[in-house]
Amino acid sequence: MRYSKPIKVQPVKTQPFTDQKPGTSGLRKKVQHFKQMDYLQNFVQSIFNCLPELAGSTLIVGGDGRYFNRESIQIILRMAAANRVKKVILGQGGVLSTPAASHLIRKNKALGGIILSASHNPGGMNGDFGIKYNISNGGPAPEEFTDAVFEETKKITQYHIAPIKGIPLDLIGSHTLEKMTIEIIDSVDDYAQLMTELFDFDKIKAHMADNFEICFDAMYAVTAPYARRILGEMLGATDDEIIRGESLPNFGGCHPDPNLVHAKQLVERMYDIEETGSTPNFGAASDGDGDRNMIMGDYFFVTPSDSLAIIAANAQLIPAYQGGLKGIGRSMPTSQAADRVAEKLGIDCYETPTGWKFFGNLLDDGRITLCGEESFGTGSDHVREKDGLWAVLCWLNILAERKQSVEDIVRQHWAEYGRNYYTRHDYENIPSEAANALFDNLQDNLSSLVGKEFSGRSISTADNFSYHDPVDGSVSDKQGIRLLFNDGARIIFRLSGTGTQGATLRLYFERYEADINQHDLETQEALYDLIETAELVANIIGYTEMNEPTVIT
Ligand code: G16
Repeated sequence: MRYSKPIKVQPVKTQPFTDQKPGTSGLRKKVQHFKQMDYLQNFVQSIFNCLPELAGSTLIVGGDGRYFNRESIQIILRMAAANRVKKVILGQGGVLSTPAASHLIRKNKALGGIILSASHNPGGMNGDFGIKYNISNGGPAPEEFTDAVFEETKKITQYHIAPIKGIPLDLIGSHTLEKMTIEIIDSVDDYAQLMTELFDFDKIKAHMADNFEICFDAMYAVTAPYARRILGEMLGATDDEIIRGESLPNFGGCHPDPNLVHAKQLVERMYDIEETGSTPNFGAASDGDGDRNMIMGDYFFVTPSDSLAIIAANAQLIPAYQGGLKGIGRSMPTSQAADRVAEKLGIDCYETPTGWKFFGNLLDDGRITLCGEESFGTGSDHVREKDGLWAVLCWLNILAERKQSVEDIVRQHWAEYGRNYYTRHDYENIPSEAANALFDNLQDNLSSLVGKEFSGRSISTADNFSYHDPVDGSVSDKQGIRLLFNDGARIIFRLSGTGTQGATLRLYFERYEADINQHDLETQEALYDLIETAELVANIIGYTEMNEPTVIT
């Protein structure tokens, strides 16, 4: 289709908003907040203002298909045309998973990409929406850029938008809008092709055909078409093996967060709650935008931290990583299980703040091959986002090679490296003032905590984590309060940077257990004394007025 008539673009006058500061991963707000007049436009124009090079460049655009995705894409395309972008590559229907968008940026050598998603947050009319800019390496823009965009949003007075309505988002092919080309592509093709280059599809397929049942929960989110193509059409999974396998704009009213609470159907199947007498051999779920993953075996849950360590320890079984790993990255609150693997492999392990953007420099500089976070994110240097289906394929490839159960693989890993007991407690939607007061109080008391003893272990370090990027020298302060104990145990306190309502306090607990006879404890019990210590030092019940966390993972 060609819009041949030249379009006269008049700038539209606007008023700045004061609340457009991107969080851990872009700007996330309630849909209704985004729907305010000019709210989205202001943010998008601020990106264009901060990156004049976008004029004449190629941009990847796509989102997780949640409510307000299509309307936003229409606005962004019209603004891209008015801001003289040369070419936009768009996933069909405006849909791209976050890792697929990252891959397309890299593959097409685009200047960057605009990704629409609020990730694992609920969707629908009263749910959440989000937008972020990814740079030419395919990864989320660094803080320097997001800070600049925020400054721009505070002073913006006008934006540019082409006065055209109804761009056909579903029509694959090349379209012209003003002088801009819009290339609409199949959302899955390129990503699926990339996966075949990384993994041994023949081996996985043969294994899956050999009395091996999987259950993949697409959570009615963006991964659905990717899973149906890759796990279904290419690897032979049946329709029954992919549950909640269609994409819906409101995620079926569910919370597309792959954890033990929100992936309930999957969990029930893996623990055979209905007593059918048979459980799948492997279970997994992904989130709203397809970058997170949860891994399970029959009657078994693999923590994301362990999953990273196990993928690293078995990477030589996966074709893409047979040449060895350069290093491993993990976010600070993620357990130290991966550090032990790195040590054994004789490679570096980097500790970064929470936020995938911090892995970008390490990946680009060739310092790490694999990286992961406790928040159900795992990835590698194949893209610059975490990647849910990629993690699933890692496990399937390892299982196809080792021909053992998920549980046996994890237990053998613990036997070899020791077990890092780990849990995260979230206190969601607490008043920001209460959360800040808790943090201020804890921060003020940090120095007095050093040397103090709790339940037989003493605090050797109490600080607020500061990250010095070894590649560009940038410093990111206040990335979470750490209580490090003399036996290697840790308690971390952070405020989430992805919520849209009130504040979410996250507490992370970890302790190491070398003794194989102690590897069967229930996680909360194993960490109970640390959980008690956190209450003693931070008065969580007092500040939050909540007796228990809202989510435990
Ligand atoms: C984002 C970031 C992750 C981060 C997670 C949780 O993930 O990309 O790096 O670990 O949020 O962040 P927070 O603890 O600040 O809420 P996603 O999947 O939401 O894009």
